[in-house]
Amino acid sequence: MSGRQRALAFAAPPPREEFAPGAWLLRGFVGAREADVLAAVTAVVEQAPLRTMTTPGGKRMSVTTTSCGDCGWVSDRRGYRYEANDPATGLPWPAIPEALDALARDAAAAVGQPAFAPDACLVNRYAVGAKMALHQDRDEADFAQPIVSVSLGLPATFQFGGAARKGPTVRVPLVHGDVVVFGGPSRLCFHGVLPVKDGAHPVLGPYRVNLTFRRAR
Ligand code: MD3
Ligand code: FE
Repeated sequence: MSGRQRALAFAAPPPREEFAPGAWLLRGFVGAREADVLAAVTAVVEQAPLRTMTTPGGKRMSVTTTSCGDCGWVSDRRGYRYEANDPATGLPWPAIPEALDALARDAAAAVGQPAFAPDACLVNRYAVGAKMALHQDRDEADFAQPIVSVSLGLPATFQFGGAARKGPTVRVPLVHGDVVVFGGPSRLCFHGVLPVKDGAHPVLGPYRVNLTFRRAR
């Protein structure tokens, strides 16, 4: 065995699993970037506070939400949409911090999507018991662009279905540091998050935080 081969044998490639066509799970992809990623999320939340959104049907979502990027995802009685300014402050959303932008681009590139350039990053914070019902993400302009999801804090069970609300779903456990890239046929699949179970993460405490990077416009 050459030195190079020995090095490859010890440096396992980052685990990649395609759990549905076009849906790639990158376990632990955050890795050594953890501290920079958490600092970036803290900075975003300081500038654009987490808030409870209301669905067009008038229900309060159980997650609290904010955004960074050229536009941010907003929901109220008037509908779901992306807006350039944070309605809570009237200010432009904070820019996507470099550490987060690099993480999302590197994850997309790792599964063969090197052109991904996010312009919106949605931050969802789940307290214990918070959940997200099965839904599709259809508010973006170009469904050929993937979505990159980063899980932090408490673990959760992600539910992933097909093109119709009914039908079988697979359950994928997601833990701190996992990244999922949803492209190709998975992009318009129904998905959701089961209620987050009680627990305490060493850094984030009793919360799960999910970042979703999108090309909205
Ligand atoms: C599959 N968030 O914000 S991330 C959402 O964990 C959302 O907070 C969940 O669904 C969360 O819209 C799930 C995984 C995810 C995000 C967007 C997708 C999966 C997706 C869009 C298309 C297909
Ligand atoms: Fe979604």
